[in-house]
Amino acid sequence: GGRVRGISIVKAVVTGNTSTYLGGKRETDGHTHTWTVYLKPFKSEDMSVYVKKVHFKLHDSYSQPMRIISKPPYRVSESGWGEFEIMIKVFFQDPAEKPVTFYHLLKLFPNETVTVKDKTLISEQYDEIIFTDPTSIMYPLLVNA
Ligand code: SLL
Repeated sequence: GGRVRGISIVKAVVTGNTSTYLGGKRETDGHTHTWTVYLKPFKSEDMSVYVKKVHFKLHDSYSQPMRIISKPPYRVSESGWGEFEIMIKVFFQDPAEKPVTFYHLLKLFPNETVTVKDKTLISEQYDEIIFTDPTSIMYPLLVNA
């Protein structure tokens, strides 16, 4: 047990989504877009060294709104018709390290905050996970990821 006191380790991450317009309303379910929401490292690294799992909490209109991803890539692909906020909760390999929660606004429709490349919309947000006084179990995992 115990903690490594007096240090902070910063992990740069990106939360985001891509989406693609289906070209109209799908007959069967009225969905207009496919999309993928994700959490990824800002610079390539194996996050599973220190991340145990990631919860993606979708809008309640989805039949199974809680999606649990236990290995990279941390992402969920779906289809739908509307934009909503997705809760992304990151759990760490040492349960003594408190989970960190991000909120990502799922974007389907182009506006000035998103980029469009080859008909795929991309909405990304840079963020950081800051481990202050990491646990003795987490410290080597954070340094070695
Ligand atoms: C809106 N406040 O009204 C938002 C809610 C919810 C989008 C959007 C569900 C798809 C399905 C879906 O796209 N929900 O499960 O059939 O715009």
